[in-house]
Amino acid sequence: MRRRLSPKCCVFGIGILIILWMTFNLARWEWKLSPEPSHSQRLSLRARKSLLVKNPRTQGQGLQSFSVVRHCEELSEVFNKALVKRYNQSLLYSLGVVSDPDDQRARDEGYQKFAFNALISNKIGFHRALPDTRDSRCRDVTFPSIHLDTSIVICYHNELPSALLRMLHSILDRTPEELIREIILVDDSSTLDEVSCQIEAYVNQHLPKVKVVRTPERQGLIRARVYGAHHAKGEVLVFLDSHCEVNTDWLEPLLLRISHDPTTVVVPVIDIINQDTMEYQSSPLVRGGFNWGLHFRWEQLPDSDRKDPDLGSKPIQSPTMAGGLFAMRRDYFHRLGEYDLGMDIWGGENLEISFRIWMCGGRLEIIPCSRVGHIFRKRRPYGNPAGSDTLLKNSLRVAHVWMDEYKKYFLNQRPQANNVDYGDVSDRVSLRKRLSCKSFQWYLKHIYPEQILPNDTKPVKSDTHHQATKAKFSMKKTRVIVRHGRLKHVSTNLCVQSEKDIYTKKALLTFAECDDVSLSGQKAQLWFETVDNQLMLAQLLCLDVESAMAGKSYARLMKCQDSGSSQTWTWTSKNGFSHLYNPASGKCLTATPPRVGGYLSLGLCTESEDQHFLMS
Ligand code: UD2
Ligand code: MN
Repeated sequence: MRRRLSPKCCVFGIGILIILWMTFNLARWEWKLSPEPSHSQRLSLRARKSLLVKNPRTQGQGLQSFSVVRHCEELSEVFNKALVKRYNQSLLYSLGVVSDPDDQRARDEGYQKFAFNALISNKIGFHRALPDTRDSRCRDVTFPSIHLDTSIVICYHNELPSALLRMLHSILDRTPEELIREIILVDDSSTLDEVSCQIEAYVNQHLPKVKVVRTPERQGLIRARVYGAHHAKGEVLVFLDSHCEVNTDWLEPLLLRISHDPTTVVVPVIDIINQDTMEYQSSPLVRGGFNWGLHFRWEQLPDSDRKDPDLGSKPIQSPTMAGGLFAMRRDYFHRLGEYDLGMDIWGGENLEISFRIWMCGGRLEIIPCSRVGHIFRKRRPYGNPAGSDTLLKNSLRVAHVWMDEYKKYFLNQRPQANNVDYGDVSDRVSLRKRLSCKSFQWYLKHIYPEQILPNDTKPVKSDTHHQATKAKFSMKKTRVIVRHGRLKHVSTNLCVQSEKDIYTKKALLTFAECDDVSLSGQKAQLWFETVDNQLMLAQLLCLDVESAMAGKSYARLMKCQDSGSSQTWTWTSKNGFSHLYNPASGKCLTATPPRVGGYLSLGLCTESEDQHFLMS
């Protein structure tokens, strides 16, 4: 007799069939039914497979992290402490020389992916000495023992490995070991293959204090920081951007201040690492403010701070922070409401946390004895998956939660904001109530009395002695002229002048027969060289490069900048040839061709006559 199938058995069989069907479909989706996967499919499959491998180091700690085990070019460095170099300006300039098309390709690719000079960053390696930019009074301090440890949280999306690894070594080399509990790298779903792979492989092999966690999908820097903070165990959280280098004794003064007051949030002075040359430059002492479009801005210190004899070594109260680099107690970070998780990708969170700190009972200070360099980039090299303006959306959230009746000023300044969906802010409004935070009016009156309301010429608090803040903090330098004369192409004896006139910005440069400079009023060919190696035509516009990136680039006249090496030109002499080298592009000024009406472009530095110039 045939046995009849029991209902249980049927259900089991159907279950198996469903599982098989789902598995088949999943595989079909993975491979898009292509018989032979393409190169990029192979890579992405490997990436996905590798994401399934748990990182043994972080297992068991509740960390949702994955190790990328793909094979990638391994980064390593022979390190000898005694040989750590100080890369001064001329050494960095020489590292930046583009000597052949391979250099050019590497350089262009670096700018495109990371928005700074990867060629130089890679050549510097993972260690370098930095100039000590602190006030001399900071150097004499001996720190009492500090009983706080830190978790340093660094989020990145597609960071250049050499920049991030140099940053990690700068931290490990310049911080007492007992102050660092851990460094948490949050890989915010980097999409460049080599980034995750190289960083993780190096860290796993060489840096036991560093943990890598990876967000399950792109979060943006705000949620990625919270994700990192949730993995942290140290008493203090230190947040840093992924392209910094810390300077001598950077952490101790921050911790000391926090140990005296647990609700003070502290910020180091952010020194500048030049994006084109990687030069480390000291920043002036300034503080954070904002304009009514809710853009962060640097501002001059109020008179009371500037006149303080201890300026330079004493904490400075700041209405806002730039956002990327700060330290606060971990319990305070959580109690104060972490960050607004409704904010996307980039922007606005720095003003939000600044307002929240002040309005809800804390303090925000800049600590001048703590110095950290940061690569300031002209553009952000990454996009936003949704394509929207995240700064605008995030700022709207700030305005609706924190700015009370003052939000109208923001909405007037940014009328586009009226059509933007900023999501639900009710959680943040409840947080503000729960923490019994003060009003925005209180903040303006007591913390930022220098702020001017739109259409008003007076600061909020009119009886202040402080100077009204300027729209933009300007670090205007006076330009010191070291010599002047005609810029001549040697073999043809032709002079360089604008193709238009001395006033027209963006004009190209061209050759002409030399004028007689001695005739009064002849300035069309008169160049002035400044102490900062800028070349000004008629003391008006500066010799600049139209683009430091791909392809052929031409010299142009642009408005003179206060900093920025695309307007820097250094004379270098080799075998009797004097060239004009432009460190921002790694190239030399070239006559194309050297005849009347010919243009000036940038070319690989050679000993050709086309690059032989002098000033006379
Ligand atoms: C400044 C801050 C930055 C942040 C921002 C406003 C400094 C020095 N920097 O802009 O920290 O407050 O203003 O939001 O004050 N990142 C991710 N995921 C993303 C996008 C970025 O992890 O989706 C990382 C990125 O790799 C970097 C950090 O977040 O390490 C900050 O981004 P940035 O360097 O582009 O921001 P920055 O310096 O222009
Ligand atoms: Mn940054």
